[in-house]
Amino acid sequence: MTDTAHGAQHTAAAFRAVYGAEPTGIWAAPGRVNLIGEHTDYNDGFVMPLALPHTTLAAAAPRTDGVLRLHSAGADGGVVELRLDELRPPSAGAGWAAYPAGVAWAMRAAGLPVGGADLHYTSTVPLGAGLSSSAALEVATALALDDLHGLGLPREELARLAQRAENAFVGVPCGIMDQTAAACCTAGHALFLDTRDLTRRHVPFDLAAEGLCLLVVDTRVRHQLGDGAYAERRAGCERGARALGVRALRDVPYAHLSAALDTLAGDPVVQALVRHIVTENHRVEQTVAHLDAGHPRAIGPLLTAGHASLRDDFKISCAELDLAVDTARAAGALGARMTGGGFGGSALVLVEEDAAPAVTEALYGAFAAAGHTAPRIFPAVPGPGAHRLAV
Ligand code: GAF
Repeated sequence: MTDTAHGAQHTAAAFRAVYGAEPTGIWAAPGRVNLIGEHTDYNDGFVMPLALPHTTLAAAAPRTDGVLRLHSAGADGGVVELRLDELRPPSAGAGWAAYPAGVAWAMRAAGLPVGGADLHYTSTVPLGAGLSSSAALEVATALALDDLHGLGLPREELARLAQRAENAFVGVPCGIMDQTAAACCTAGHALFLDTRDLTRRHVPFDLAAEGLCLLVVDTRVRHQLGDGAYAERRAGCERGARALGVRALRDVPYAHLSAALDTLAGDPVVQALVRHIVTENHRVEQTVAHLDAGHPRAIGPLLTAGHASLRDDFKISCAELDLAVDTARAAGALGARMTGGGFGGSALVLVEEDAAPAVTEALYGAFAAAGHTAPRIFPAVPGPGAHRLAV
């Protein structure tokens, strides 16, 4: 039996144990790792995530009494029971259940005929590792509710509803990348996404066929998007766009960067944020061009340049992420960078397949020598986006 089939059976059995009834179905949504395009999504820019094989599964069945019951194998506290007509944003202090409750709220607030449901979740997406466990939870819920109610919403609409849940209900001002990755990625591809209008292209990303490997290095430093630093960066970018007279920083062409930086000379903090966003959008476009041309090794230096920009201009790296990137490069990686929101979480490393064991050893050694918790290191092979599983 495959891991997925086993996970589905296990999740269905747990649903039966919790609710004493059969689930109508099981829905899956993956975590993601972002290859390049960091903090560009709330600037209407470009991103390039790929879905991880790590997934959140939701077993669900409808109810007719307007009650939402939520249970997670990974959380203490038993079943959370909420009345749909009493859900109001913001959800102050509802913990993990705010994410799925927020999705139900967002769907109803959009006028969709969503009624009560019982849901049970299991997940293999590491929490707080910058690998988008929240979006996996939201999108698994959105797809389950969509299917249970026969809505047939387009994938980008599910992503938008999930983002609205997180922004308005949970209170985290995230962009749209993670939810779109969970909803729209496809196996074997990276998702080249324009976050302004969600137009997207699935770019083949079969590194093994090229003798390459993408390692994810979870530093085990846990990050929280809701702690203010993310919102601060976002507000700084918006200040930059206003000062430059553009709708969003996406509208500053790379060729106009130095003129834009001159305009912002009086505000060095915003100037550095703008430099990151404009150069990062350019790096995404260069990455896509290299992949389209069949030159995946050429993206290595772009990854490393992206890290320097996040560390020095956006100022969202940390000692463990810098150590991961520097160690991997010194051990022969083609490129490396932090990925996700920052302040902890994960780094990714592009490496020749036959050099991966040496780079991995170097990373464990460097973390041990620095007295850090051992990282968790695994190869990222692009998996499917959200889907329904056979029970
Ligand atoms: C987090 C956010 F949720 C995303 O929207 C994105 O901004 C990312 O940080 C940084 O690229 O994952």
